[in-house]
Order: sequence, then C-alpha cells, then structure tokens
Amino acid sequence: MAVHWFPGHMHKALTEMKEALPKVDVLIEVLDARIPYSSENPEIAKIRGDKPCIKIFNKSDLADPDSTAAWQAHLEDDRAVKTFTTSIDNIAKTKQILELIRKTCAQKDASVKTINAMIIGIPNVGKSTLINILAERVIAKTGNEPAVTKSQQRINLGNGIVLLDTPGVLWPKLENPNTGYRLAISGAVKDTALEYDDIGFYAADYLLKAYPQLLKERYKIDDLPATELEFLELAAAKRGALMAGGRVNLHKICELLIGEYRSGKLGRITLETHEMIAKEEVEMGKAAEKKAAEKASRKQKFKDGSLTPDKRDRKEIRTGKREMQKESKTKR
Ligand SMILES: Nc1nc2c(ncn2[C@@H]2O[C@H](COP(=O)(O)OP(=O)(O)OP(=O)(O)O)[C@@H](O)[C@H]2O)c(=O)[nH]1
Ligand SMILES: [Mg+2]
Repeated sequence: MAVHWFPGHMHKALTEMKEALPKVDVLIEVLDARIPYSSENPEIAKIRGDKPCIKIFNKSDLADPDSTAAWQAHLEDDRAVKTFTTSIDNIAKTKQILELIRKTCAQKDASVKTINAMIIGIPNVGKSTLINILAERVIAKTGNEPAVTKSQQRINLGNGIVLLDTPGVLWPKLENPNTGYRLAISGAVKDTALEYDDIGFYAADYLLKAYPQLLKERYKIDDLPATELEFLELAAAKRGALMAGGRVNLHKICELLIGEYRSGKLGRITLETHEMIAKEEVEMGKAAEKKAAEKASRKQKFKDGSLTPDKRDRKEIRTGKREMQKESKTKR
C-alpha cells in the first residue's frame, strides 16, 4: 500500500532529532515486535553515525514468541546489534533498559557522567509508555493512536540518565510496498491516511496463510475458505457486519478484523519473518533492475532520436528543412 503520511511535524521531528544528536550518548530505537523489519526507520540508520544503538522489541506481548526469538537471533547474528524485548505488562523487564543504557555507555566512554538517551521509533510503538515506566511516573503523554507526542521532551530520571522522548516518525518513501501495509495494520499510520478495506484484505490474506488456526478459533469457522474475500464474507455474517438488505459490509468487517488484531484479541501474531523479507528484497531488486533497464532504454532511444516513429519523422522533417534553407542560401 502506498502510505502517504509524512506530515510536517514528522519532518520537523526528524530535523530536531538530527540537531539533538551531538549531545546524545545512546539511541534507543523502539521497534514493534510484530514488524521488526517494517518498523525500523532507514532514516535513523543514515543519521545515526557511530552512536551506539539499542534495538527494543516493544509490544512483544502481541507478537508471536517464536517469530520474535527468530528475529532477535537474525538481527544479532547478521548485524551485530543488541536487541531486547519489552512489553507494557512486564515492567520489571522494561526497567532493565536502564542497566543496558549504562553498560552500553560505560563500554564507550567511562568519563560520561550524565547519559543522554534518545528514544526514537515509529508512531504509536510505545516510546512514551516506555519512558513513563522508566521514570516511574506519568510524565509523557500516551495514547492509542499515532502522533500523540508532537515535540521532544527531556526527562531527567535523576539517576545519571536523561531520556529524550521524541515524536514518532515514518519516512518519506517506503521502498517495500508490504511495509506500508504492515505499518498500517499494526497501527502506526493515522486512520485518515489509510483504507481499512485495503489493509483488511491484505491482513486476511496473510492470516489465512500464516495463522489459520487463530482465525478459525476467533471467528468460529471450522473450514476456512481459500480466499480472503470468502473469509471476510463468512466472518461478516458471523459478526453481523451487514448492510441493509443483508449485504455484507466489507468495510465494517475489515475494520473489526484490524481492531481485533491490534488489540491482541486474535492472538499473538507477527506480520513478517526474515525469510519473507529476503524474498521481498529479491523481488524489489528485480523490479528496480527492470525499472533501471527501461529508463536506460528510454534514454538511449531519446539519444538516437528514435523515441517514437513520430519523433523520428519530425527530426527528418527538421533536417530536411535545414538542408533546403542551406541550399537556398548558397544559391543566393
Ligand atoms: N499491548 C501493548 N500495548 C502497548 C505497549 N506499549 C505501549 N502500548 C500501547 O500503545 C499505545 C501507544 O503508546 P505510546 O507510548 O503513546 O506510543 P508512542 O510511541 O509514544 O506514540 P507517538 O507519540 O504517537 O509516536 C498506547 O495505547 C499504549 O498503551 C506494549 O508493550 N504492549
Ligand atoms: Mg509518544
């Protein structure tokens, strides 16, 4: 899905993050454990430089535990980064982040007295919630919708650590189209910038393939149909998502499915595996190669003057006219 949601405040937030960076000792990138790849902001990798970065897998209570373990192993193996899982229902574990921050900074520079840690991540991933847990008081505003935090906020924990809460940011261009869908399904995109029907069909298709048992249990369907449309129709009938005259209200059932996914009622579900991403990256590579080849061929045709027969004709006419003018000049 093409997500076009990069409002002004996100652009500003990204600029402010860059400005704050020189004073930051460690970055805490909060990822959504259900979409560890799609929630990782490529812009952060660009601006980060050599600042140490801890990757937190938050909302791990909503993610498939086996997938989370696989993702952690993959990231730690492949990219030599440190990952850590957290969730709102395990406060003691979340608090261990403070130790992690201290350890990470001690390794880098023992002379650092006050540690400045900047908390970054996509909208609605739980950055402010995490800060409130670490501060042991409600100091940052939270809410179950994206773009709650609109500007940076410094929180001095009084124990040698200062946290910097930042507004959730996405990035201007999502290279992988699946990333747009997954961000939208997980709740990182403002309602007004997405179409429930579109993401509902995408989610139903994925869930039928990856978590059929959870769908069967939740919607009490013994024999799941093969297609997402048939599944949505059945689920709509079960849940009374119908319009006047008894026709299925697809919009309503899509909204309901997404809501139940986000709240965890459907079960613990991860929307991507690194095997899926590897395949998608191959596809993206092929698509980019095809695009580049088409562009090169258009450029060549343009150079040859053979962009279109029409254009060639026009070029011949022009050359012909010039020759005639030259001839008439020399005659005069
Ligand atoms: N299930 C679950 N919900 C969480 C978790 N962490 C946060 N939430 C919920 O997610 C929603 C968003 O939390 P926030 O802390 O406001 O998220 P944020 O990243 O600060 O969001 P923005 O400021 O909009 O970028 C809230 O409803 C939280 O209660 C978690 O670990 N598990
Ligand atoms: Mg926030």
